[in-house]
Amino acid sequence: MHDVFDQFKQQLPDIDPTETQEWLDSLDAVVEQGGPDRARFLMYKLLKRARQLNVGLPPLVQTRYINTISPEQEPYFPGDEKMEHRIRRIIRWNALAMVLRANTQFEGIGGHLSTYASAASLYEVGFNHFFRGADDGAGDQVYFQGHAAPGIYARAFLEGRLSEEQLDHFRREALWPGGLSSYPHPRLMPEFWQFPTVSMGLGPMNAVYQARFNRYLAARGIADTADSRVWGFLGDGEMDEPEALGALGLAAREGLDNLIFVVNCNLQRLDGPVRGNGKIIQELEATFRGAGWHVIKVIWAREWDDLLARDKDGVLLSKMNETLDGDYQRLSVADGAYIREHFFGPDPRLRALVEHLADDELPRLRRGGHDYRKVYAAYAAAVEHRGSPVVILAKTVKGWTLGPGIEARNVTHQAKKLTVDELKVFRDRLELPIPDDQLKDAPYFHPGPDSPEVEYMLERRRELGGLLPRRAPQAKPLPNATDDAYAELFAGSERPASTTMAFSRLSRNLTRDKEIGRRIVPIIPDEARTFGMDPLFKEIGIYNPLGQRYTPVDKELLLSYLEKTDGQILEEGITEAGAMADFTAAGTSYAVHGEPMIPFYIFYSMFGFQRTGDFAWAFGDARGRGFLMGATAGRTTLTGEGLQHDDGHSHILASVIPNIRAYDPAFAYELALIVRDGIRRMFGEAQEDVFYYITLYNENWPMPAMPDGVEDGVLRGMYLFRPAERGSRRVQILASGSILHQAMKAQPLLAERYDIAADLWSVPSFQLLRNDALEAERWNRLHPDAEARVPYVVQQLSQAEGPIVAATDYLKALPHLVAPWIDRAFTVLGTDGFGRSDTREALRIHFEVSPEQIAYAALHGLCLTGAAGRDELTRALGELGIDPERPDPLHA
Ligand SMILES: Cc1ncc(C[n+]2csc(CCOP(=O)(O)OP(=O)(O)O)c2C)c(N)n1
Ligand SMILES: [Mg+2]
Repeated sequence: MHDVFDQFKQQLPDIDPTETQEWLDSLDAVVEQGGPDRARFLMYKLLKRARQLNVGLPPLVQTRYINTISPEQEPYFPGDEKMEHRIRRIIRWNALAMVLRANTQFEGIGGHLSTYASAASLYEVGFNHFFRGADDGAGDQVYFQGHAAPGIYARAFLEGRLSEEQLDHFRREALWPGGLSSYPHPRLMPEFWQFPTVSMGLGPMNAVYQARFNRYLAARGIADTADSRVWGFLGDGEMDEPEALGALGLAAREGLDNLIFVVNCNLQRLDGPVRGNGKIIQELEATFRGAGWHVIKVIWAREWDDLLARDKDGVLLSKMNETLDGDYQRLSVADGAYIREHFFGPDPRLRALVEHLADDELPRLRRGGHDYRKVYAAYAAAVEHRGSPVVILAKTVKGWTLGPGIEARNVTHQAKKLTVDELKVFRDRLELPIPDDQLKDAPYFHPGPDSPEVEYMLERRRELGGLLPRRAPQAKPLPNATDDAYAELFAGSERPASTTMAFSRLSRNLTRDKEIGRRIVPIIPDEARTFGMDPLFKEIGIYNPLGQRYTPVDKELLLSYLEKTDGQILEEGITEAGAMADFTAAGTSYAVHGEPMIPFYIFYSMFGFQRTGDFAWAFGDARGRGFLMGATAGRTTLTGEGLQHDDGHSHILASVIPNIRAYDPAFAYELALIVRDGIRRMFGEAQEDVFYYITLYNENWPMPAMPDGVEDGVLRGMYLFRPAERGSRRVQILASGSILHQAMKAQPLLAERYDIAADLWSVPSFQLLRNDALEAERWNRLHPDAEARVPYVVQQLSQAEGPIVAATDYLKALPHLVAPWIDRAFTVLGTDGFGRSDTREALRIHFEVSPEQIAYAALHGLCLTGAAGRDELTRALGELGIDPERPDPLHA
C-alpha cells in the first residue's frame, strides 16, 4: 500500500550531507545563471523522472508536520497575556458550569463540554484581537461551531449580555422566554445568533457563499463590505461532510481573501478519532492547498520551539511526521514516562532532546491551538494574506483542561458531568477562587462588571467595533414593484404559455422595476435555458468577479452569454447546495447587512427539497426571506424525463418547514398575486420572517385573465375558479397546478355525458389551508367559551353541494392535509409511486389523474352519497376507457 509516512521515515536523517549539498548547490547555480524559469523547468523534469522511477514522493500539497509560521516570523503579541489567560479561564469555568448545572437539574438535557474546551483559545484570540463588530460598518461574520455554544454564552455572560438566570435556562427555552438555545439558532435567539451552524457541513458552505455574496454586494454598489471578513469555525470531523469541502474551489477561484476557515483539529469527532490511521491535518492541508487555498498549520505550542531548534538531525521532525493521529490522541492522555518511552524513544538522539525535562514536564508540551501566541500569529498572517482564502488548521486536544477522565477520551464529546473531585481539579487548574463547599452546585463565577477582566474584554470589543455575535436587522421596508411588473400576468394570454414562461417574464419585469429592480437576485444552477430565463443573461449579466476575459462563442447573438463584474445573476453551475447557500446569503442580507435583497432561486423541483432540504430548514432558522421556485414540477407534467426527475412530493417536503408558504399555482395571474404578496409580506412594512416555495410547470396552456375578486382566495389557498354551468347532480372538484387543467377538461365531460354539475376550485395551497384550519381548531379547543372560529376551507365548502374530489400532481397526502375538515365523501387522486418516462397523457393515465379519472372519481363520489348507481359506475369505466386491472401506480 502507498504509505506517505514510510516515505517520510526514509527521508531523514541525512545519510550523506555532502551529496545533499552538491544537489542544493547545483540548484542554486541554475537559479542564478538560468533564472527561476529554467530552475522550475528542471525541477518539473526531476519530479517527472522521480514519478517514473517510483521514488514515491509525498504530494507537493503537503508540508512537514510543523507550524507553517516559524518562531522567528511570529509577530509581537499585542495583548495582555496574563489577563487574557485569566479571562479564558473564567469563560471555561462558566461554560462548564452551565452544562453541569443544566444536567444536574434535568438529567439528560444535554450540552457539550469538550468542543469549546478544545477551541477556547481559538475563539478568545479572535474576540480579543480580530473579529470586527458591526457598530460602524458591516463587521465580520463569524460562524461558530454549533457545539461550542456554551463557551460563547459564557463570554456573553461576562460581558453582561446574558444573566445568570439565562445561563440557568440553557437548553430550556420552551417555557421560559430568554432561555438559551442548545446551538446557534437565530429563529430562537434573534438578537444574538446570526448563523445556524449545528447541522454539520452547512456552516462551511454557507460561509463561503457569504464571503462571496459580500463581494457581490460591493461589486453591485449596494453595500460597502470591504472591511468584512467571514470566519468559519469548523470541526475536523465536520470536514467529512461533503458540503464542508463542496465550495472550496469557488472560494479559491474567486480569490475570496475575505474568508478564513479555522478548523479545530482536535483529532476527534463523536465516536472516536477522525483519522486514527492517518493525519487529518496533513490530509486537509493537501485538500485545501490543492483547491487553491492558503494553508496555515498551527500544530505545536511554544514549548516545542526549543526542541525543534535543537533537532539538528531532524529526528524529532521525522517522529512528528510519522506519528499517527490515533497515537497522538493516546499521547495526549499519557503520563511523562509513557511519552518519553513512546514518542521520544527509542532513538537515542531523540531521547537526548528531552533529557533536560522531567517526566511531569512532558505532558505540558502543548498542542499549537492552545497557545494564544501561535494562534495570534496565524490569525495575523491570515488577515494579511491576499489573493486567496485562508484555512488555519489548528491542532488541539478535545476536552482540554477538563481533567483525565474526559480530556482526549473517546467518550469526551458526550461527557456532561463531573464529580466534585473532578471539578476540584478543574477549579485548581483554572485557579479560580470558588470555595470547596460550593463546588457541588458548580456556581457561576463573575468577577464583577467593574473588574479588570471585564473592563479589558469590553475595551477590546469597543476597539474592534462592538459585541459579537449579534443579530440586529435594520432592514428598511421596500416598496413593491409597480403594477407594470405584474400587469401582463394578470392579463393572461390566448396563446398557450407555461407558468415557467410567466415567471421568466415576471422576473425580467421585476429586475427592470425602478424601485426594487436592483435588489432582485436571480439564482440559477445551470438551468436558465430550460426555464426560458436566458434572455436575462444579456440584460442584467451574470456576476463574475473576473468579468468576461474571453470572447463568448455567441457574442454576435442577441441573447449572448454575458459575464460581468457587476452582473446581477448568480449562475452557480451545477450545485444546488451552492445555490441554496447563495439563497441564504441573499435572503439574510437584510439582517446581516441591513440591505434587503430579494432572491429568486429557480431549480429543477426534484433537486430542491429532496436534495438540499436541510439548507432550506436552516434558511427557515436563519429567518431568511426569498422565493424558492420549483420548476419543471409535477410527476406527470415533465414529458419523457422519468423516475429521477418527476417530482410528486416537493410540496409535502416543503410543508414541513413551519415558516414556508408553499403554493402550486395553475395560472400566470395566481403566480403574480403570490409573488406580489410575498414581496409585500417579507420586504414591505410587515417584515414577516417567512419564505416561499412556488412550483412552476413547463406545460403550455392558454392563460386566463384574472377574474375579479380572487385575490384573497388565491393567497389563502382556494377559490371557486369555474362554477358549473349545468347538470342535475352536483360535485366539487379541487385541483391545483397542472392537474387543475385536467380538471378543466373533466368539467365539460361530466356535464355532457353524465349530467353532473362539477364546480371547479383552484387550490394553490393545501398547506396554507391546513395551517389555517389547525389554528382555528386549536383556538376553539382552548377557548371553549368563545364563538368558534371556522376554518377557511370549511367556510368555502359549506355552501358547496355534493361529494368532493381533489386532484394534484403530487402525493395524495397533499390534499389529505385538509381531510380532517371535510365533512363528506372525499376522494383524492394523486401521483403516489415512482415516476417514469412517457408522454404527459400516458403518465396521467398511469397515475390516474387524467380528465377521465377525475370524472370517474366524481361519479364514484356521487355513488357513495347515493346519487349514482353501481351500474352507472361500471358503464362509465368502459365509456371512459379506464382499465380497472391496471397495476396500482403506488407499487408499479
Ligand atoms: C449533519 C450532522 N450530522 C451529525 C451531527 C451530530 N454531531 C454533532 S457533533 C458531532 C461530532 C463533531 O466532531 P467535530 O466536527 O470534530 O467537532 P469537535 O466537537 O470535535 O470540535 C456529531 C457527529 C450533526 N450535528 N450534524
Ligand atoms: Mg473534532
